Amino acid sequence: MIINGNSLPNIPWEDRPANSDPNKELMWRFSKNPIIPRDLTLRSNSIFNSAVVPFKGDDGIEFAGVFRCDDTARHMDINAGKSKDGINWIIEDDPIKFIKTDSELPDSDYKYDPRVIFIEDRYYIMWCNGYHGPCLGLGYTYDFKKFYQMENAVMPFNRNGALFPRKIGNNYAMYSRPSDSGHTPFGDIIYSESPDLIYWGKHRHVMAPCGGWQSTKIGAGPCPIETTEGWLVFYHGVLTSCNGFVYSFSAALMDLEKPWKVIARPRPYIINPRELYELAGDVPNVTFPVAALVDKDTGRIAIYYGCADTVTGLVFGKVDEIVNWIKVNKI
Ligand code: BMA
Repeated sequence: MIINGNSLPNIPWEDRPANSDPNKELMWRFSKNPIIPRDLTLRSNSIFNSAVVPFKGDDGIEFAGVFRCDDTARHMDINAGKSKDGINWIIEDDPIKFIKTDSELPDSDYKYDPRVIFIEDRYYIMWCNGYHGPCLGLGYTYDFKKFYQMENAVMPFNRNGALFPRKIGNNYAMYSRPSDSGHTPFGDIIYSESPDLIYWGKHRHVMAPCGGWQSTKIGAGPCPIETTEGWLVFYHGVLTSCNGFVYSFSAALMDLEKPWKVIARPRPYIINPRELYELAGDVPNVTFPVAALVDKDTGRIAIYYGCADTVTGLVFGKVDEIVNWIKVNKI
């Protein structure tokens, strides 16, 4: 079912608990959530909306990541981290200092919500970059020690950039979410292509908000996962309640060679804020998926998601069950 994925026998995992009804709960939370506390680094106010990938360590395949760490001055930045098991993390106290690939590249006012994906020979990082408002920053690393910053992929205002793990036709591809300079009361997912990861075009509309938990705006979460049934795309959706925004998430299937075409999209969410650490925090009522690990052999999937803009949690599921659920519940 998973195409082009890797074997990841040590994917963070916990079986579905006995009291979890598969007909009510497609994915289940890790019993030790949240896995990353808000104050793990010296100066962090909160660590959430963060990206994790398998990465070769001293003892075989381990894990590396780029973490959104807001500091106690409430400055938003991204820090590198390492883990042997994907659950217990060592995160650098200082933000990543990117080496500019062009001396004229402007400094970032802030960085947040990174996505990381391995393409061809390196790990690319795309994040929401402060440059006259939020836009999409892009960089890469080979080793999670030295990081290189490239040109911004998209002009302001834009957020939620997620690169595809392979070229579509001859071009690199991404989803993004054009926005405004504030908290954005709208937002659709847009697809774009680039021959060189610098110049972007062929912009195609993918999905719009469609009521209920996804009635205000939607945005891509983890980088798309290739399956025999299409690209599996987790995305967040926002509802505007009388108490403000509520962030939940679900998943859809997209055409493999024309990823702007939706094959199936259900109405229900998969995860919404209901645990205390999702309901209470710096921004209450937020479950925000940003990274997914998958094991090709077992079809296990582990999603890292930000909880209430404060801490990081894990949810587990099986790719075949999720894909079938999407197809059965298709609008
Ligand atoms: C969005 C982004 C996310 C955040 C969410 C909820 O606009 O800023 O980083 O998780 O709002 O506050």
